[in-house]
Amino acid sequence: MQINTIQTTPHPGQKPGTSGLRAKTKQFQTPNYLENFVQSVFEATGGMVGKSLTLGGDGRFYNREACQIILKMAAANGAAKVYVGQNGLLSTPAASAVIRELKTDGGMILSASHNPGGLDGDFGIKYNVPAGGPAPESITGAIHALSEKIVTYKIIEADDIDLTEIGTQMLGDMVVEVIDPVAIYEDLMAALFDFEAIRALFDSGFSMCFDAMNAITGPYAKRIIEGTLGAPVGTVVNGEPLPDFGGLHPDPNPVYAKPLMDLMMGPDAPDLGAASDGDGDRNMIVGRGQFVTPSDSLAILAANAHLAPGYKDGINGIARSMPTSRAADRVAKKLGIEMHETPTGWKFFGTLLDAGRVTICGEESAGTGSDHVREKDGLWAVLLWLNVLAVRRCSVVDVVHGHWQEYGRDYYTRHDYEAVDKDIADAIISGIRDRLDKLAGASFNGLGVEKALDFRYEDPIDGSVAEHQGLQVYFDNGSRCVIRLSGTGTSGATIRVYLERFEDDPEQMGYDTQDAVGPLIEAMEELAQIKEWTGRKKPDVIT
Ligand code: G16
Repeated sequence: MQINTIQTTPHPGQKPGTSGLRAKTKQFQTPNYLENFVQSVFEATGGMVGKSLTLGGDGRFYNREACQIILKMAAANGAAKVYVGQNGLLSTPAASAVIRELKTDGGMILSASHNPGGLDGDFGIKYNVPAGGPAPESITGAIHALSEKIVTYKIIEADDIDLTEIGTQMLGDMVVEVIDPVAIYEDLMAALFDFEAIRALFDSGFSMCFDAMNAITGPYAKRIIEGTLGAPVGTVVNGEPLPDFGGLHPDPNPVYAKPLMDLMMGPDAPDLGAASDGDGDRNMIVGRGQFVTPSDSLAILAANAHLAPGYKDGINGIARSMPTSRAADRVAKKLGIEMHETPTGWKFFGTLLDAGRVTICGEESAGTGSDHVREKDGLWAVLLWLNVLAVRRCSVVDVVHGHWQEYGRDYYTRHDYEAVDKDIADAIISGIRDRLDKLAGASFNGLGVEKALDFRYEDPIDGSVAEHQGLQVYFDNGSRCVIRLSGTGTSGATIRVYLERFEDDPEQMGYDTQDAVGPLIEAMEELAQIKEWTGRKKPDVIT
């Protein structure tokens, strides 16, 4: 085996963001860009000698080439074995399940998640730790530091591995096992959910549309929902993973999953609509004529989880990212269990899950999951909804409205301003941050500010601290606004404004969300003046 040590120079800025390193595909294709990062990961995690790795991605453009490069680099760095999904495919939650089940020394996931793919789209890579979750900031910081001073990387000279056939091959001295990307994941789902009850639900004529958005969840949803659970063929649409997602933006929200939304709001709507994103960790749930906000979905799933066999003894606790609505907090209170508020980024749930302090986690950005893996899991959320509906035998609307009657309704929306000039975005945030101490007592659009905070998180398990995780403005009528910059975009800056209003008067729960939070939108604009700064008349995306 010929190991080559290649001279290289740093590509500045290889700093993993909210979830791994994301950049334009063309940037990933520039000489040594991927290689530098991979070598930095290997070294930041103590080297690869004798270790095993899980490898796979969401099938986007450059996925296969990147797999071959990483395999050859792992072999050159002395790895003993790499498990790689057939054709280089693994959804993010399935990769987490494989890392945990096969006890590999971590994994590499190739994805830019919900960002568009293709030659002109985005690519990404993420390192997950042996527990199966995204690397914490201590490791991503070390990776970044090494990438800033890298001078060489190692790669073997060898032909590409055949990733199309399941089985074992050698790459130099390293074993490569090509695995079925679905099997381990499906077994895990079968252990958590009452597949018999869900099969009976479909047998009774229950109808569903699952939009896989031409992304990775297609093969998983087809095999599990149409295969094992017996839903009619055609239940899963856009079920073939395509390198450019068919030109779609694989983000399951009402804007980018518009055909599904139109179906669900129309006269021929099936009982349940669902969608998942590029790498399969996000989900969208829609009932007939009823979109379920991710924050509500988290609260509803937490309140009903005991209906599924995997959670029949109850849940230990719930965690949500800070900008996620506080609907789940009321469920935790009623159940008498722990509730945690963490910064945006699934990686912040890892310590709580590992310590058994929480069972279910969720985020406003369409992510929900549990302690079965260490990633959010789109299909898991859909299967839990199916399990709940199979037991309760009522409509999604009944479940949602019943939940509101019991716990109150959190009107919730997120307004995104995308590809904003970075300096302007920074000026907007620092402009508010500088005034934060003086905001309590002030009023905007007639709404009084109760308190305003720059979110700081101290991890209750390992004591690590994350500062400046978003600005929170609490109003004295119980409403809240949060503003922060996205950590996943690849063009300029994305400003996210999160708006929520709690309502416990049953007579006041039927409004359109944008109308219900209208005064809050005005208040936030008066405070942040985003339109003035950016020259935009409205947000680019409202979810
Ligand atoms: C990632 C993270 C999530 C986060 C989301 C949005 O999701 O894993 O925890 O909520 O990005 O982050 P931001 O607001 O910083 O853009 P994914 O699905 O992209 O991996």
